Amino acid sequence: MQRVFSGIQPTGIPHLGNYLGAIRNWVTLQKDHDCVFCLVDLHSITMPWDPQTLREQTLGSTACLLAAGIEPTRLYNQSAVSAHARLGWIFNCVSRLGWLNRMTQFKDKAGKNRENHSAGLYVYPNLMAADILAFHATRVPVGEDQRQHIELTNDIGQKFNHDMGVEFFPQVEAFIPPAAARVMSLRDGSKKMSKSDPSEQSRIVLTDTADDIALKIRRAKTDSEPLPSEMDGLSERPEARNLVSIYAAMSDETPADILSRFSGQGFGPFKNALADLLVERLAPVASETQRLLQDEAHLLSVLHAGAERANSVSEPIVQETERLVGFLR
Ligand code: AQP
Repeated sequence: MQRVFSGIQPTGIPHLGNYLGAIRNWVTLQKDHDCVFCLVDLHSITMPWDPQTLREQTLGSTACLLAAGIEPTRLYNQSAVSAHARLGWIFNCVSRLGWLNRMTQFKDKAGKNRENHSAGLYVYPNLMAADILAFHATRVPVGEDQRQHIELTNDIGQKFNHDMGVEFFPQVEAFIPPAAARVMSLRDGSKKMSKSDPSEQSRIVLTDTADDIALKIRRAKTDSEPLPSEMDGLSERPEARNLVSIYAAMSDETPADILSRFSGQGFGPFKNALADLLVERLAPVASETQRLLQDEAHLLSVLHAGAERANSVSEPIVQETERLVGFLR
């Protein structure tokens, strides 16, 4: 059975982009793959953080993922399994500065003020490669924004194999869902929907109430033109294209199906229908999340059991890596 690894940062409550780009696919994949799902808390301290908020968000994200249908035994937090940090360090020494310099996510997150960012943000992709390869996972469900990091994972794995003269790390394949691979902000169609966007109106989160969802969709930025009959007509209208893509992904239809229903109309009826659809699909996740959050001890025990399982899989792989590197035990 193919092994799948995927992670999400506990930097906030997961949003619609995380849901359509990752979580929903995880729920499907776990039916016929050996899945490992991780709250990547080591990654989440690559940007400034507050310890108490990190604790709360790790528990909140755990509750959301369980409520969305992730099986409890597959879930843990990264810092509880030492394989990640140990292999991450080895990969810091395998990866090349030239490779990291090409990573667009670092450039996006660091912006112009690169000198003031943590070294961790710069080597983030090496740790991500370690996350995946510590499990010898071969499939990684991610959003389009992570494709470059998966290519880097293969570069690191292949260089390690070449340098050590072994075929140890497998080739990894990004699994990018065709629909809504990149969900954009509700306020700006040129920016991806993100947990760290200061505007709460820019994203729908998995704990939003029905009223929150309806309001955010009603306020979502659009334009004054009616909806066209084909997607080509939305090429210069990123906000409208984003909403149509969200509708299609959420209803398991094509954007063409959605446009055939709403073409020629303004955004009023379309937004009402989209809000209804989102409420129908997401409100049960929100109420189950709230229920799970009442029992912190249960959430901690889920993470603990998940970490034990993840440790039993990754430890032999990382010990063998350390032996190949030449570390004595
Ligand atoms: N907008 C998005 N559309 C589609 N997929 C997305 N993902 C994230 N944003 C979108 C996918 O969700 C998974 C987990 O992402 P993450 O939380 O580990 O990191 P991120 O990509 O940095 O997400 P955010 O929301 O933008 O977090 P912050 O603001 O903290 O940096 C990944 O598979 C990602 O592709």
